[in-house]
Amino acid sequence: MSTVITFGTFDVLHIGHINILQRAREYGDKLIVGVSSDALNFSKKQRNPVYPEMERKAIISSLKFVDEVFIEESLELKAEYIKKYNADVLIMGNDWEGRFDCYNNICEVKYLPRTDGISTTELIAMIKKYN
Ligand code: C2G
Repeated sequence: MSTVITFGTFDVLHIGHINILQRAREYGDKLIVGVSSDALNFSKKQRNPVYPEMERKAIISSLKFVDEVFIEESLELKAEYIKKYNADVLIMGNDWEGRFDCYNNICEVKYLPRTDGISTTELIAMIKKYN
């Protein structure tokens, strides 16, 4: 039984998020997702997410290829989360290429290609134009 772990904000869920989660699940038997807390997201992107953390967690938990979800409180706690959930593989989109190679000693680290042409930031900008 092998376990895959991945992390992300997953705000305003879109097809890029679905694609990466679905592909991540194919690398193991179980998929664990760390959803960034509102505070972590603010520190990364200097804005609050559209959906609060408990809603983002509930949305990701409802996906059929996701087995367990927790709130990721800090980028620096990755090693702790990997060990806690006994993850064999860490998967991230290739916008993070190389950034998590330091965890290679505790699990396999893989970066999958991002889905082109869509992002939460672009969606927010597009929705704003309608107002
Ligand atoms: N993603 C993708 N294609 C897109 C948009 C996003 O494959 N068009 C992937 C990202 O590469 C990431 C995941 O979807 O692996 C979640 O993306 P975000 O919600 O933007 O997450 P991010 O803010 O990058 O948080 O600890 C790591 C961070 O928490 C990652």
